[in-house]
Amino acid sequence: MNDTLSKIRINQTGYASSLPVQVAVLAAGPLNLSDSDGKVIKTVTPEPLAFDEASGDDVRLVDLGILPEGEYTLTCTGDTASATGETADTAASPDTTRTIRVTADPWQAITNLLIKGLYFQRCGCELEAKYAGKFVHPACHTAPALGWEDRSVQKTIIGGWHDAGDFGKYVGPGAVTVAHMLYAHILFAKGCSDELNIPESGNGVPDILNEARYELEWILKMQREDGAFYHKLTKDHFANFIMPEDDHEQEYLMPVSHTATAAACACLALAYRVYKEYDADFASKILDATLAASKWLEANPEFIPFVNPDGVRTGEYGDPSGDDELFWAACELFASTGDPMYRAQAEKLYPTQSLTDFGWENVSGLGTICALFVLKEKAGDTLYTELKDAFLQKCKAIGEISDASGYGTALPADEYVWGSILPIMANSMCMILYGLLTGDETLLPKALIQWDYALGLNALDICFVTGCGERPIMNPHHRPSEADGIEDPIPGLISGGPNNKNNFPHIKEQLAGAPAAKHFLDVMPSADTNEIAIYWNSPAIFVGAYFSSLCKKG
Ligand code: 9MR
Ligand code: ZN
Repeated sequence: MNDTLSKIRINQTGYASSLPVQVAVLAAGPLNLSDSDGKVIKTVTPEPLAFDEASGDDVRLVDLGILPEGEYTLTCTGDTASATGETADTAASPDTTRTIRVTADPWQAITNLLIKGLYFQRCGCELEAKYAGKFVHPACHTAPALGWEDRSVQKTIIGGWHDAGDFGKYVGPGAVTVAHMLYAHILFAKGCSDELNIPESGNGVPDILNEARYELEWILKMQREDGAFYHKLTKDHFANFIMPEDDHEQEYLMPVSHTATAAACACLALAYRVYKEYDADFASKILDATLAASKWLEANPEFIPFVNPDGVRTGEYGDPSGDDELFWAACELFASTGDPMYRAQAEKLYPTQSLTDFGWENVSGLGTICALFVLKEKAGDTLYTELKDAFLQKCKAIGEISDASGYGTALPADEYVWGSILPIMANSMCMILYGLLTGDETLLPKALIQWDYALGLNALDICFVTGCGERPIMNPHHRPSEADGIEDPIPGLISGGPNNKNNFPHIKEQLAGAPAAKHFLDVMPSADTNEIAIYWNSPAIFVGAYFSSLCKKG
């Protein structure tokens, strides 16, 4: 399968002149790095190739160090045969040579693209040519929704982002996405403050916050009068592959859930602190909503996992535990109100928290960020000192997972789940946070390799983000990308990536025998490997914003 692919895997969107240039090679022997005049400026002899379990490849990571801005050519001078001791003189051929571009700030554009990707997911408004280019469409999903359980309930709830390749809108996943963006803004504003040419651009608020607000406004509308949040607003089945404005079947407010309510509560408590600097009225509305959600959670302590009601087949986002959502909410509420009751709640929930997860299912990493970067000493011994020690240990273990991978990918071979890009980006986030907390930069190159992975340094030689890189995915499971009649997919959307844990039978059949990191098909029907989702874009935004912030001078 790899025969036609380059034996050199790179970040296809380029490299930064202030950070190590890391590549993976699948051919043994010395590597020559030439400058734009063709002069060899460096020869590197990597360690012998080694078997990588996740991909089944013989591969070696090579750190070319810091390179000044410029265009370089990297050439493998030996061939794979030399891995076994033989040597061969292979002249540069297309699969053993690759162009490496190094610039001062290569990834701001990619980070911006990923944020703008969420603009393209906007529901309930027209995407106009001046913002959307050729990817225009009229407003969608503007009809009133009915209560699923009580059909006498009728509400017009317009807005929010389509969750993924489907047109569903789900509160918990939306809250997590917004939180990744708000923390990117809080921690490394320098890497995510560009204007993005969205309708709100130029209003004095950073566009990352303008875009996040589009979802927040929708989340607020998803609150029931008693403070609980509806789990989702979807039809009872997924739409066909049509444009969103052509999807006119009835949407329903699905039952409320603990996880949606706690995740919304947490996200709103966080959003209150961020938006109060810009819009006091909006912030006060947010504060009322988060406190009402908190009251509902207190009055309804018995956790009931959400399951799709009979007859509903849209995304379930069922979650066996609500403790991580409650932990995150308690941390954010303590940060926003100062009420020690919330700290006590977070302390009680602390022992069961993984601390390093940032997905829709396990959100404990978001509580961790709040404790370590917002509350700090105010969090107290358990939530600061103890939590920090435990978190740092876990980050080191993540570094070891990266070390054990031939491509440096921080995911064990047996954990390529649906949306494997999420744990990979989450692990990058952890290693970034480790560096921020300790000042120790050992994990930084490993955090960077995960970003490189998303953009091409991987077993598939694929850039998982649409619209950038030399070999981007072209056929994501994404209704508008398929139905709009335009060859290019909507730009700025990240694919879930390889998954061999939970596959559609027809995809499993086509991929029979493929190793975990290659269990992927860039074909539209493969929602199990090649769908896009808002909460996969957002951890990549976090990582991209961090590395972009490092590339800014001063
Ligand atoms: O991201 C979800 C993944 O963790 C699950 O394994 C998968 C199957 O249940 O569902 C994913 O979420 C999908 C959601 O249910 C509906 N919208 C598209 C999401 C991305 O594939
Ligand atoms: Zn819509």
